[in-house]
Amino acid sequence: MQPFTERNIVILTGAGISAESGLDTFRDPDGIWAKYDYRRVATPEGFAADPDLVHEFYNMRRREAAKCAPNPAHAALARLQREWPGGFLLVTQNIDGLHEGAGSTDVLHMHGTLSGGLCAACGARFTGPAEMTTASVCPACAEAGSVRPDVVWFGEMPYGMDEISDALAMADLFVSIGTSGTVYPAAGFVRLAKEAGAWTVELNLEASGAHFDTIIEGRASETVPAFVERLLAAPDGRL
Ligand code: BJW
Repeated sequence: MQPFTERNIVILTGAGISAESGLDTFRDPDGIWAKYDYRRVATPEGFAADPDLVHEFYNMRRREAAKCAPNPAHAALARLQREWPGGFLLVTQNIDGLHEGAGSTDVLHMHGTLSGGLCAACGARFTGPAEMTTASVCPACAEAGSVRPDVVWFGEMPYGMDEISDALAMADLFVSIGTSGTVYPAAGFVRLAKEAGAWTVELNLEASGAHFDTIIEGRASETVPAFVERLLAAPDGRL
């Protein structure tokens, strides 16, 4: 995180920012949860019941993500981070690496990463293999059978909550991009930012229904570059 010394921005991204790169969202009509039961593939209980199924789901997601490239929305946020004079924190719920692919650094992946492995035996987090199986071995403790994707499933604590809370408490501007605002705690960030006195902005294909001060509807590949252009041209202006 860059130091929060001048005008401070916190940005939250969700699956919608990667949709135009070719990755499915979760809750759109043709989204991931229309094809897979989240209880079977995105809960600790689902993994305990059928680890092969869960590994195959994330192996498939890794293969899909490897075929995708960042789009102009990812590039615009990387530019904003480079050129913004104040504090800046990019929090993503996405587990793809498209922000980093566009040049963003210090991205806070609150729901983990597709590239990561987590050992249920010793707690080590490491760069995992492209294809993970129940035979995968933890590089830290050499235990086999305890490696899982380093992603945050329902009922688990997201990563970086202290850093996010601190940043929201000092935020002057909170921008939510391409997220339905269905999943907590991320869905509660807009309220925390408002309580801290921040101006709140939503960029989404369609408004989520949450209370933002400014709502800009449209495709992220168009709205985000235009928004970043305006922000950099008038960093102190209300949007
Ligand atoms: C475009 C676009 C384009 C399309 N341009 N836009 C009752 C009340 C409150 C909480 C709970 C509750 N019951 C249970 C809970 C807790 C639960 C929760 O929130 N459940 C809700 C469903 C009710 N949350 C948890 O369990 C979390 N942990 C937790 O709460 O721990 C305790 C805690 C408490 C307090 C503080 C701290 C901790 C963990 C949640 C883990 C979520 N995991 C997943 C899957 C793992 C990762 C993976 O496999 O990828 O994360 S679920 C899935 O949803 C994934 C996403 O990151 C997450 C959010 O989805 P997202 O990004 O919003 O996608 P969509 O599809 O919903 O929306 C896409 C949007 O883009 C749409 O609006 C489109 O319109 C738009 N769009 N194309 C712009 N081109």
